[in-house]
Amino acid sequence: MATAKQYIPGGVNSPARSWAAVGGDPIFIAKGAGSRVWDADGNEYIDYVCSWGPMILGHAHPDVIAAVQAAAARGTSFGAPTEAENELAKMVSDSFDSVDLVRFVSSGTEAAMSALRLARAFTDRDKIVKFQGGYHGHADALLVAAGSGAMAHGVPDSAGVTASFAKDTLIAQFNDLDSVEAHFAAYPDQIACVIAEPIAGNMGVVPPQPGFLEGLREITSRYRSLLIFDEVITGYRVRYGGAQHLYQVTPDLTCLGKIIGGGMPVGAYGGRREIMEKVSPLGPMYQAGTLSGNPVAMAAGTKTLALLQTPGLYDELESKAARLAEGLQDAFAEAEVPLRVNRVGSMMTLFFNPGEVTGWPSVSASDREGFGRFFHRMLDEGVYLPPSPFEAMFVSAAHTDADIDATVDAAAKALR
Ligand code: HOZ
Repeated sequence: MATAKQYIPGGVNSPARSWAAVGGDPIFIAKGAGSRVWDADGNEYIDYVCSWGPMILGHAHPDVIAAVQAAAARGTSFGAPTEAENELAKMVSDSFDSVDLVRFVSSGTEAAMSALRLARAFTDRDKIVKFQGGYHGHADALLVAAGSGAMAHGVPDSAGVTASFAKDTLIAQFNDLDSVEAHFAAYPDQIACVIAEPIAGNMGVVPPQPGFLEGLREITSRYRSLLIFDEVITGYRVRYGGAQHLYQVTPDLTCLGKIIGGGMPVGAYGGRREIMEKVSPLGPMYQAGTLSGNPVAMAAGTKTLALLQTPGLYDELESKAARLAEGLQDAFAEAEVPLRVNRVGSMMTLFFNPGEVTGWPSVSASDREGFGRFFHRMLDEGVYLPPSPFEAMFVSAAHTDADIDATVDAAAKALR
């Protein structure tokens, strides 16, 4: 870590990795296979970070690695169209009714930033609504009251974001439609879009309450504003497709990333044809990237989505994740430590909180220190959890029932 700190700010290339939220220095990962990672000292861990979501098939899946190797051998970047892009674009469009056209970029940040610009271009309006604790990458307008690393580090509003950037970002409360209505009542003709993670994942997992997403759809339609679902985490995670299928609410634009790159850097935004036709070169909204639609990333994503269509895969993820959540809940009850597990499919968060966690106010009432102590004890027991009380942990198709049971046993020991 000393060398890392000498050359890289804080020794990390993304702050959530620094363990600032749990204390101590991060482990350096040397390799991964299936449900496991090994650190540079050779210690083995059952991994629930799963690269913060992309590794839904587990680490180094042989078929994905073979696809990456074959693509890389043909050349790693051309800056020109390739058939690999068509293939993944078709898969994405086929799996989302809301997506006629999709544009690939290189990260979730770029996807959200571009979707926002597009919403503004399409509606000719400036303001946006986002939710407190919602995180959509680090574009200036979205780094206001943000979750994920920004929240865990106590800087939900980043330095360097000018007041003029932030002034058009209106903050509402997740699962609170009145707070959204209030903004539209104040600015009926000025709000370009509402951007939401349909299942909040970056203040920890907070599912939408019944009627919340439907309400967002109704309000945005009533005011001729766009609804953007940031499905960078939930896309292909909660089922094949995304949370919009689970809850049957159709957004105007969808942001994707993580799983659709199969572990390679990727992002995407897509939506209805009439909106996406505003994107250059068809329309006036400019957005570009040398590595956009990178052939190696496209190959990893295409293979991953193909494997995710294996019959029964999402049912198995559901039953393993349920087994884990129930086992942990029981271990905490036995130890008389308050725990609230919020889970949708194979994404969940362990909130050190005695009550229901439904949005920012209840999220932020959770016991951060208690989580930090538990995190380190679990590490000692060979389980690698996300190093923050406000992130999602993920179960992959590679996790076995034996892994799950070992994790529950580790928790019982960690709580003693
Ligand atoms: N913002 C990511 C989690 N929600 C963290 C990315 C990383 O540190 O790799």
